Amino acid sequence: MTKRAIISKKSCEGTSALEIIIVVVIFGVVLFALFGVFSSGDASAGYLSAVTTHQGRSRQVIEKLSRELIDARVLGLAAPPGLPTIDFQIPVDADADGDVMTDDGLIEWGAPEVAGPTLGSFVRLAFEQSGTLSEPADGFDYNRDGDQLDIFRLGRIVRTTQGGFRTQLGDIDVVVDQADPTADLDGDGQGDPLFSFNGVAEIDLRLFTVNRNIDGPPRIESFDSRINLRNPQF
Ligand SMILES: [Ca+2]
Ligand SMILES: [Ca+2]
Ligand SMILES: [Ca+2]
Repeated sequence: MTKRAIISKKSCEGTSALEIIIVVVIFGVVLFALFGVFSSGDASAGYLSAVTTHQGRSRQVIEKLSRELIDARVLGLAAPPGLPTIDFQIPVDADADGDVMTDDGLIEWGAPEVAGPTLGSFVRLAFEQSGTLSEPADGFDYNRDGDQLDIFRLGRIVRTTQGGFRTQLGDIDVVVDQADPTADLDGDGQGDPLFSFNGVAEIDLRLFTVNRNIDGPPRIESFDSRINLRNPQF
């Protein structure tokens, strides 16, 4: 073998070794990139799943509220800065004659109590506070209004009849705004009452719920519903 051939062979061996190293490095980079894609894909799928589950549970709550209220006669609402409350009656068959009308053709307004449908009784849907959601404490601008100063009231919606029959609507945390400091939930400068009634035939629901089943700060979701009341308000 000539000297030139030996040099050439050595140079080939050197190149091969270098190529192997480069290939291994590239393979490693590709694997790392793929792992990154798959793990961020898992994270996105997990995040989407958590958000979808939470939205489903929140919708169940707003649908329950809507079903409760659609037949209602509104007796009163607690206005901010009071805790959101709505009192109402629904048609009941208090005299057990198979309909919800009196002999005079009037609605038998009342509420279903443990003892049965009760004329004159009423239902209260109320926000019950269990704590606060605090921007200063969490260092996060929940309502995206450009500051970290707002404090919201955190709690659940509870249904109680006048006779004391109590049920909770869903197991989801709800936030409502607080009068002082002014804190509107979607940062548009306007208050966001849970219940509002136009005095005639429409109730607007604005439900803001807290999703904590995700990484990072809780996510606030809003759900709106307009209920066109089916019955006359007398
Ligand atoms: Ca009846
Ligand atoms: Ca804020
Ligand atoms: Ca608002």
